[in-house]
Amino acid sequence: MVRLELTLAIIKPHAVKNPVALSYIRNEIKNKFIVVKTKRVSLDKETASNFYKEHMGKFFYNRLVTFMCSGSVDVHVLGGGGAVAGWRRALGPTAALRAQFLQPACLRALFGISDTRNVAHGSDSPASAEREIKFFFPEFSFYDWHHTDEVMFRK
Ligand code: YYY
Ligand code: MG
Repeated sequence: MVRLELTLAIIKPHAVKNPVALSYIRNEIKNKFIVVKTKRVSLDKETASNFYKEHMGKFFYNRLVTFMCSGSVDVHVLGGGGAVAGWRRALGPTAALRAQFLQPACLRALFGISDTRNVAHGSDSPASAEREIKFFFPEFSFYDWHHTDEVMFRK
């Protein structure tokens, strides 16, 4: 049985600015997941640094934070069976060039521009997803969602 999960997706600034990419990504999301929550935000440096703090000290950290503050991002809570792995599969490998080589139809292969401008973020585990969802939606109730979800999926 596939485990029902939630994951956090953040559509990065370059993809939000590109209407073709954005509508393709939204379609993919709608086809594969339930969109549980969504909001468009402009991250400030403090918020982006905090969200990505696990990468603090890595060579790409500053450019990642700067990029994430360069325009609006769309933050989505996605739900579904195996949503964490499913969204990461839809994204493909982190680096756009690698993605083009290994998984040509994935979102990062189609719309990624570089290692940093790689279309979207996806939580890497259910535990990360819970932490990241709380980061952007502090009022979100996992209990309520799972309860509702159970009812929705029973049929
Ligand atoms: O989870 P994922 O996004 O696939 O990659 P991470 O290794 O967690 O890195 C987070 C984020 O950092 C990545 O999406 C882009 C950026 N980054 C980068 O700019 N350059 C790298 N060489 C590696 C990652
Ligand atoms: Mg990651």
